[in-house]
Amino acid sequence: MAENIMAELAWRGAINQVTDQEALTKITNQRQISLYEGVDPTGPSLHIGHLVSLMILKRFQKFGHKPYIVIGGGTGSIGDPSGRNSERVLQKMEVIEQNAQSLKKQLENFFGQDGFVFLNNYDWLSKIDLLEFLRDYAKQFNISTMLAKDSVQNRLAGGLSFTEFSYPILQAIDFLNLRRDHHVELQIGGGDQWGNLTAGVDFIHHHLGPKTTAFGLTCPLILRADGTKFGKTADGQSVWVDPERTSPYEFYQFWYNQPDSVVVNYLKFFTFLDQEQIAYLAKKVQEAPEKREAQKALATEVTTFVHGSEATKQAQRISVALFSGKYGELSAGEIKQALAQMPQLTVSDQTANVVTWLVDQTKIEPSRRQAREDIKNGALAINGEKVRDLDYTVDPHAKYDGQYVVVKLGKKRYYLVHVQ
Ligand code: 545
Repeated sequence: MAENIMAELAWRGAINQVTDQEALTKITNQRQISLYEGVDPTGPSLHIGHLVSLMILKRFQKFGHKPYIVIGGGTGSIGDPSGRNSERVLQKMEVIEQNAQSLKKQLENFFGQDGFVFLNNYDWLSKIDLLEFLRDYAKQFNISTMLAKDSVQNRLAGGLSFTEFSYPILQAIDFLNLRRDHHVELQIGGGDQWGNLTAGVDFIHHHLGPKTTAFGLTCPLILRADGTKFGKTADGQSVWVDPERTSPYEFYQFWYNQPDSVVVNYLKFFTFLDQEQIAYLAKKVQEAPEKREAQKALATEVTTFVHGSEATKQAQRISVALFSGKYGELSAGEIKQALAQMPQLTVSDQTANVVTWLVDQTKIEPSRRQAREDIKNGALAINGEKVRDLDYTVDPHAKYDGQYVVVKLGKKRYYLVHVQ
């Protein structure tokens, strides 16, 4: 580890903007601070784009500082206009409450038993009445300062309601409460949060005096190798932290498939590997890129952090099995996870000659000629066994879990055939 948290974040390239970098560096060198990040329950699960800034909280903790997470039960019912180009549809309070519960579970999984303090801003925001809001809080917000923020400018042409326009005031109230009641001196977030963070710092200075310590720090927006938005798979799916939405195997594969051009940066952002270990892996990218050691380390570290070491081992077993074609040793559950993204077909429980089975029953092959050619070339494997015999019969009873037949055609085409 670097000698202090700010140096640690700097070598990771994890700092985008800080309200007063010099003062924050000095204070974090001298003593422990408390800091926080807020998460709005606008959806039921985090995705990997949310991880970078949350992991910064953890990094602060490793350096002896005290992390708070605010679940935005109140703010989430309004919706942050930052970083968005359209007005939100309001969600029902019950949905927000449900989302808050499931996000809290995920966050507790990562950080829970480990000295993280969880608060929900519904507890204080819901108690402020309208006149108190306008007299005690909104009065300190200058309209031209608010209008000048990027998050507002970007929305003016497309339309921005008074509701969303007021959002930064709520986030500033949170920061003030946390500063006053919990001595929280720093708020962190992604690049889109800069306007909200600075609004909070100004607000604290106004209420508690200009000498009161209060800082904002944002981390950079992560981009993909091609410059587009990070966190989606090749086919445009979000990579979720919830294993029901993105299986640990898919999650592992997402990281494993990152190109050489970004893998070192991602190791810095998304893992707790130290400078020396990452320098070693960076060297491997240069010297032996075909071994994909850096990608393997990235996939292993992040999957372990999010899903635990058992799920990671299982994802690795599936990856090796699919790569070598020897998936005979996988359990039915593993097969299902592995092939979730592959075409799934359903056929009737009928013994058949392999050519008929491929062409007429499953329609995997377009013609008998093509089926015969593939079989002769050794391109076909059924349940992990190469099939070279044109008279082979597919026995639907020799199947995983009594349900599945796995077909592999060529190097990468897999089909999961469900026999009914
Ligand atoms: C609320 C009250 C506070 C402080 C902050 C907030 C939330 C903040 C916000 N943050 C984003 C968010 O996304 C929803 C995630 C769950 C489905 O909107 N106003 O809540 C993201 N945040 C992480 C990073 C972010 C940000 O959770 O800060 O930049 C994404 O990388 O967009 O008192």
